[in-house]
Amino acid sequence: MVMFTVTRKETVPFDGQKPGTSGLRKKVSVFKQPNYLHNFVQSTFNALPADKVKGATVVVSGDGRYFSKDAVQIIIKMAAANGVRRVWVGQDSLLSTPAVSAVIRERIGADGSKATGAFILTASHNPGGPHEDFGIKYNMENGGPAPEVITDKIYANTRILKEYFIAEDLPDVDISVIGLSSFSGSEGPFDVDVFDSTTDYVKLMKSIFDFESIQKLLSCPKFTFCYDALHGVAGIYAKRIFVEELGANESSLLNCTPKEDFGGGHPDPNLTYAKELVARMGLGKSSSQNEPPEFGAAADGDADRNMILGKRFFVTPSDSVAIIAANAVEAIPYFASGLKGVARSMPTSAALDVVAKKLNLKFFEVPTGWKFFGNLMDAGLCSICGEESFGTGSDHIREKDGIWAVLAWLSILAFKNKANLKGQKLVTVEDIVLGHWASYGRHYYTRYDYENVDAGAAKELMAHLVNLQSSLPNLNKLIKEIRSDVSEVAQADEFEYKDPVDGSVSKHQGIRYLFVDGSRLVFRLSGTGSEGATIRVYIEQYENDSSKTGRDSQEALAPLVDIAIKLSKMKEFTGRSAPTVIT
Ligand code: VG1
Ligand code: CO
Repeated sequence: MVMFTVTRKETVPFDGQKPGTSGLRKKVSVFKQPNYLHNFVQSTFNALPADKVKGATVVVSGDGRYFSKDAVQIIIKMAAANGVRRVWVGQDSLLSTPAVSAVIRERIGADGSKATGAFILTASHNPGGPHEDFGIKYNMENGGPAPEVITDKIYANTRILKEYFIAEDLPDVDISVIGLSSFSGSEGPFDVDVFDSTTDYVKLMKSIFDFESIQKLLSCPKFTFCYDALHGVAGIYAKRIFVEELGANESSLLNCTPKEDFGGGHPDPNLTYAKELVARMGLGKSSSQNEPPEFGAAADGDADRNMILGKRFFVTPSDSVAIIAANAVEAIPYFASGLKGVARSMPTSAALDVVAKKLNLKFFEVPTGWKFFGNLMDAGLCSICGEESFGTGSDHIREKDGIWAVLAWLSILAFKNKANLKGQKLVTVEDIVLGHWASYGRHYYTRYDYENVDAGAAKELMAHLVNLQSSLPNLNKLIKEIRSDVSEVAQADEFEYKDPVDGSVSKHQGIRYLFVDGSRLVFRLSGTGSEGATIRVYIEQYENDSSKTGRDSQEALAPLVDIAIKLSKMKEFTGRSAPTVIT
């Protein structure tokens, strides 16, 4: 048995270790500074109740981005020194964010142990590599991101930290090989358990969906399929699930080998960054000559996001969650006994609200970031939820889930085509979306992102927008001067959320302009960037007249976009005449 000793190291605090929407994300060069990661990890251990550290089981893994392998070894040594009993690591330190959540909730170790939390090593959709981003976040025993009480405590600790503990003489563990490594310290035994990254997650998916009916759909010659993992961790799950379990052709997988730098790309599944898939699906300017597949999907680096595409057709994420909710009970066995409720983040379109109303479901609107859904789910109030930012999920775990969303869509397609697989024409993704608009109306929706703008300028712009809210008559006068063809603002405020379960209040969660006709403009600063500021502008308009639901969304939203840009003085404050990304 290899023995290790605990060393106490002196350190000084770093500025700016404040977890954002989803953990701490910085350039790799920042994380590589001596003690930078160590400080954050020790601050996290210090923020947790003692029994979630001493003698506990902690998961460490992530999307495999550059610096993960070094970070895993550091965290293992610090866990040992802080009295953690065992660390669970996915093989090669790979676990998607949803798989981490599943492992915390479902996995039982050979000795009967259960995990009480996890360090997830990812910066999600941000690029990776020596000059790009690394990130770390902590998830709790329910499998969900640490709530604000914990992240606030972590941040407070980072500002006063004087020391950390590490087992420097613990040898590096070979994380490429499945198996148990046992060590012994002054406080007793310490194990590192390297396990298969996909088994627990695949088992969970099989308990939720009817794999047989999806397999029938995928083996139907008329149904063609394509999945792009953008070189993120989703690739290993895609191979296991779509190819090995469901029989899809290996050639339907694009970029499914995880890479430390995501092949140099931006692992963000949207129409701008998922270029190859977008072209294959017959969308965008450089679309290929071949007949596009019937169904296409993509994931982000850590596989919690999804983009759903039909042949030459884009499904807005806000519509996607509404459509999944509307069809879940019929098409997905896990929901057969009904939905407990549904929820969306504030900037997400109100398409889900209309479904909730029609189906008489409990409905919640929460701030951006998955951590707010967890409380609702733990209290049994919510089954399905989603965000406009390509995040969809359910209470099977406490994270959004990219592969789950694809399986949900495949289930709906399989259900709609059950009696039709040998017929003339399959019900398509587009048919499903058009059918949904016909019964529920359509929420035209777009998001403009202005990435990496000057942080001071972004703050001033937001302050200006808050100022404008002080007088509705003046605001409406201003709006009429910009465009006379839009309705009036009925309410303008900053979104504030009171958690219905624990009563905690989150303020300043986005600036809203709510129009009389149901249109909305929302402005937020991103909490996931690693440099400068990113301004997000969310633009939405409801159309209930079925003769008007077929328009191009940019064209339909042009008047509101005009107002958003002029009202915010975007160009004056930021110098930008166009957004970086439009989704
Ligand atoms: C963005 C999205 C938000 C999402 C978050 C984490 O946050 O807008 O909806 O929950 O990313 O997603 P922000 O603060 O940059 O707007 V992921 O896939 O980075 O874990
Ligand atoms: Co992600």
